[in-house]
Amino acid sequence: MKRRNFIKKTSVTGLGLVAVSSAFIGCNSDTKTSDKKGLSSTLNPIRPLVIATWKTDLAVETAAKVLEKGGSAIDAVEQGCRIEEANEEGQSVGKGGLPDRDGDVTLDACIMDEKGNYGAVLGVKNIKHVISVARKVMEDTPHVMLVGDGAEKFAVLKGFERENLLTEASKKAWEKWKEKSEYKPIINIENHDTIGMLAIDKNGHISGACTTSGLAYKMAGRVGDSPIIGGGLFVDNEIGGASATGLGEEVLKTVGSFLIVELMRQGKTPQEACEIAIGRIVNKPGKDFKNFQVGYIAVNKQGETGAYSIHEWFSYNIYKDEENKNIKSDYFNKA
Ligand code: SD4
Repeated sequence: MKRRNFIKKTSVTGLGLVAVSSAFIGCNSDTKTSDKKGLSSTLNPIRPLVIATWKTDLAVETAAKVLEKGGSAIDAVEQGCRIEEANEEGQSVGKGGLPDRDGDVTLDACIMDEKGNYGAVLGVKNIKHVISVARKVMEDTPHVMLVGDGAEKFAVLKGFERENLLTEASKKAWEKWKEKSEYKPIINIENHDTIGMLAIDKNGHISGACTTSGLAYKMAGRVGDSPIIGGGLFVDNEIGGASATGLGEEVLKTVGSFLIVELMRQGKTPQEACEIAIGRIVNKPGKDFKNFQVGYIAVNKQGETGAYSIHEWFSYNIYKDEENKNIKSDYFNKA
C-alpha cells in the first residue's frame, strides 16, 4: 500500500500537533466575530483525517483504512466506533461497560453525517453495536432518537443480536462498588473512556459519532451528553465538528459541542474553541471542577484540530498525513 508508514503507533506527549492558543479562557472574547480565519482559507485542506477521544489507536486505524480506500466519513466513524464497542477490556463503551447502580449496562450513542442528519439511541440494554443502531435510526426512521426498550426492539427488528453486555470483570467491579455505594465520577479511566470520533473523507465531507456506556454506577435511567445532539457531538459540514468526553451533565449545561462548532463559525480555531468551551464550565461562579473531568476534541473544514480538557491526562488519537498518533491534550487545571 501507498501507506508504507500507515498507522505508526506513536505516543506523543505535550501539545504535539495542536497549536497553542492564546485564547483568554472564560471572558466574553468568544462573542467577537470579526476574525474569520476559520472560514476563509481553503488552500490545501488536510484530508483524510480522523480524530477521536482517548487512546483509541485501533479504532482510529480502522476508520483511517475506510477513508484511505476512498470510503465516506460516515462509514469511517461508524466502523471506528464499533471497534471500541466490541472491546471488552474497555469499561466505558459497549460490551464490558460498567453498569448502572442496578447492575444493568445501558448504552448511549449518536451519529451525524455531512448533510446534518442525526440519529441516536439512549439507555439501550443488551445490544453491543449501538452506534450502528443510531445510524439505522438516522437512515431508516422518521425520528432522530429512540430510547430504552423501544430502541432495543428496533435494533432486534433490524437484525442486531441481543447479548449480555455485563462481563465478569465489570460485574466484579460493580459488586465491589456496592459495598460502599458511593457515587463519585471517575476523572479519567485508564486513559480510555467514551469514544467520540470525527472524520473528514477524501471529498472533504465531515461526519462524527459518539458511543458510551455512560458514567459508571449512574442512576438507572440517567442519560449523559454522548447521545445528545450538540452535547457529546455536533457536526456542521460547512464549518467542522466537535465531540466531548467526561461528566456529561457539565457538557450538556453548556451545550459544549454545538458551542465549539459555533465558535469556529465565528472564526475561532478549533483549539481556541475547545478552550473557550472548557472556560464556560470552569468559570461558572462557585463551580468546583476539582472532581470532574471534561475533554473536547474539534476539527474544522481545513483539517485543523484542537483538544482541551479541565484536568491532565486527557488524550486523543489523530490520523493525518498517513500517521496515527496518540497525543496528550493541553488542559486547564495546572494548579
Ligand atoms: C457521560 N460523557 O455519560 C459520558 C461519559 C464519559 O468519560 O464520557 N466519560 O456523561
